[in-house]
Formats: sequence, C-alpha cells, structure tokens
Amino acid sequence: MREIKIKLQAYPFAFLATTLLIGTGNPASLASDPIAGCSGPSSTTSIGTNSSTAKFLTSVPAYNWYNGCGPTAAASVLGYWDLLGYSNIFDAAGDDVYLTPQVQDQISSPEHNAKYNPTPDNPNLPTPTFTSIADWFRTSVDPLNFGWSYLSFADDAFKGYANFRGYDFDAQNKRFSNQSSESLFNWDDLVSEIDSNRPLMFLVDTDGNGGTDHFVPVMGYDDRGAEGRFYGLYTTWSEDETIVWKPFQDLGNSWGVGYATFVRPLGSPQSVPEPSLELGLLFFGTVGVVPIIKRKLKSKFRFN
Ligand SMILES: [Ca+2]
Ligand SMILES: [Ca+2]
Ligand SMILES: [Ca+2]
Repeated sequence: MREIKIKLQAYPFAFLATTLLIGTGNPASLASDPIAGCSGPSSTTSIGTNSSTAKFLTSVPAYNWYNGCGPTAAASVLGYWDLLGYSNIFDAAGDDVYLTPQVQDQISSPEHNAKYNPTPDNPNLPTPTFTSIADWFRTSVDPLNFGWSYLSFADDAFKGYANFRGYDFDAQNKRFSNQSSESLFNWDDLVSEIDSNRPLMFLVDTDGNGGTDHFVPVMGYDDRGAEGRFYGLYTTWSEDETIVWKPFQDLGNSWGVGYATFVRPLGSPQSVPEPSLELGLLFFGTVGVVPIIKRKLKSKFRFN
C-alpha cells in the first residue's frame, strides 16, 4: 500500500518544474538555484543492458522514491558507504540496508514530512530536529513544493547527515562541462570516481527541456566507442531496480546531466557500534539522541 501511494505522489511533479522555474515567489538568492523533485517515470527508455565495456559498482542500494528524489538518491550513495564499514550511517544492517522501509525515517523523518510536505509548510508544527537526510537537504521546505530540493543544499545533505551519524564526509557540487576545472566536472571525473569505487549523485534533465528535474544515484560508466558514452544510474522509481544506462550529455537532452555531487568519506572506515555512539552523544549532550532512540522503538513496532 505504501509503495503505491508514494509512486502516485511522484507522478504530478513533471509540470511543477516549469511552474517553479518561472515563478516569482522564490527568494532572489535561490531563484537561479537548480532544483529537482522527481519527474514521473515518463521517459525511461533503457539504452541497452550492461555491455562488456561497462564498469559499475554493484553494492549500491536502490531505494523506492520516498518524499523526494534528492534525499532518496543521497540515501543510495550513503547506503553504499554503510555497507562498506560506515555502518552507523543507517540503523539497518546487512540485507536490510537494501530495503526502503528499513531506512525511510532516516531518508525523511516523520516530523520533517508532517511539517514540510504541505504547501505552504505547516505553521502549527515546530521546526523538526535535524535527524534525516531531508532535513539537511531542506526538501519540500517553502518555497519549494512537495518533494523538491535545491542543488545548493545537496552537499550539505551528505556532510550534515554523515556528521550527525558520527562520520566526516566531504561533498562537492559541480557543474557538468566538457572542460576541466575545479568547479566543473567531465567524463574523466566520472570515470575517476567510479574507478575509485565512489558512487555519485547527479542532477539531471529527464524530459530534455533544458531544466533540471531529478536527482539520481550514479554508480557506473560505459564508453561504447562510436555508440557513445553512458552513465549508469538508478531512477529511484522502484524498490528493486537494476542499473539503467543513459547517454552522458548536457542539459536539453533526455536524461541530460546538469550537475554532480561528489561524495567521499574522509579517513578510513570506522565501524562505530551504534550503542557506543549513542553513549558518546549522550555525554556530549547532542540534541539528536532522543529522536534516535524514539525511532528505534518505532521501527520495532512498524517492521517486526
Ligand atoms: Ca548500518
Ligand atoms: Ca512544503
Ligand atoms: Ca527538465
């Protein structure tokens, strides 16, 4: 039941891109900030399956869209690192890390959803304590409509949430370009990240209208020579999807690439046992402790 409802909520978003981009209600500082909220699955023509030249990471969890493509896509990247030893990223462990219901409250917390899913935001609810990826991503926060997020908070989403869970992560947003520079990224940068076993998050233009509309986790590249270059992604539109390949080209093309968020943990993996981390947080008086404990109690009732 839950999955069906989520998918239906995602479908109407395609038309919202135009509304928001030409709207006058956005603060000046954010008016030109690229955004995404998940266009519906309208143009998912898959271009080939995994070819012999493809290189991709196999252990990136695919999550079903949950209250925004930004936090959902970011969760796939972070879930990958949870499985690689940064095990306190999500409360789930092992195979459970692959299941959306097991991590959904850490993608977007119930408090965040209640306050920010409405348009305008619900003024009668308190500002939620930051406990989920959507909190740092500021997903659905006015002036954005339900499910939408700004690119400029994408790096904060990774760094802030990872830090909350006890880790130091670096994240950088970069514009797609055929050129090479610190603030831009090109094909070689994608290849370098995947060869270094680091998935990324892209902000793309699914309908090819020149405007960004969807965040996706990216975990592969494929140079097929004369046939072209492709990037491998999950659409975030189903629970158990496999990698999809799209041409690596600029905005204005179907699934054109606008931006990438590069994510890398700083330092070696640390397996922090969850009880000891919470104990540490208690000592330092961190405000997030109570929500963590509450969520664990809730998850026991909800999922077992
Ligand atoms: Ca875990
Ligand atoms: Ca809202
Ligand atoms: Ca678009």
